[in-house]
Amino acid sequence: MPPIFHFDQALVRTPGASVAHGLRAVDRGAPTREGVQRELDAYVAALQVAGVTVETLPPLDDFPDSIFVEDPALVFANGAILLRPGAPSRLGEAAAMAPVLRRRFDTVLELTEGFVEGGDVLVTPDVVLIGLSERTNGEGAEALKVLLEQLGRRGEIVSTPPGVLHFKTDCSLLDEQTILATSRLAASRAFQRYRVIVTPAGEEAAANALRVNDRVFLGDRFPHTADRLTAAGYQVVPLPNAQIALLDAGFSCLSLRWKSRPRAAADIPTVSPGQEGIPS
Ligand code: CIR
Repeated sequence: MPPIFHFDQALVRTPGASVAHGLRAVDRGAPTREGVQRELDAYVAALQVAGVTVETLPPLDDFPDSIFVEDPALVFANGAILLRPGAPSRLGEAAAMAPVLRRRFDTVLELTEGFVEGGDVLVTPDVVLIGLSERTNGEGAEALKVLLEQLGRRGEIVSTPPGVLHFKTDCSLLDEQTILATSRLAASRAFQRYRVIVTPAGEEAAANALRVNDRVFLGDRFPHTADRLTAAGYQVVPLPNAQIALLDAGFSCLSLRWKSRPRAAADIPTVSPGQEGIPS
């Protein structure tokens, strides 16, 4: 199996005008649609340079936070899971994502109890960590563990520090053994099995980075974290995210990513010699 940070497919969503009204815990000003679009464009370009094919979904103006496509679903090479976002204004995003995932995946499971947002789910090689938070409750996390088992994954429930939006607001996977985390989350002992690189003081918002293939996407406002990661041997791609940060978001939330599976020989239609290119 390729490492879990190897991706060749991703979904993102174009922001609508309503993105300026996205949820934010603290009002530090509203982003503009143009500003968010610029940051998303840079992110998409970086994904493409990393070797990922990106599909851009149309805006959903009824859902101001719907550009954060990671929250209503989880995707793996062998199937997807539609989640139930705990923010009332976001619950309907899962139904909007359903046809998109059914087009892409043979197996699409659905969470039907409790609440889970994808921002609370950190996929590691051996276990899927599910952080309880204001958006993800015990009922949802237990139900998600059952669905994960159906996809051959083991879920483990952990906690998110108080006042932190999502578990992954404060952490990201850097490689199969290493997590980038804020000191407050590192102190919670969620990562006992991992090497942890802690974000420098004042750069806690850098923790929601994103490992994609051979590189790590990191906010361009975090030079000390960039130095720390570079010194540890990672190839850092600094990206602008000040507008998206006004909506309490980082880099994992902007896409759903997966590695497509080579098609089984039986799935590939046979073409007789001389018939190539003839539409059936
Ligand atoms: C929200 O509060 O739901 C959005 N404004 C931000 C969601 C960010 N999602 C994520 O980090 N997974």
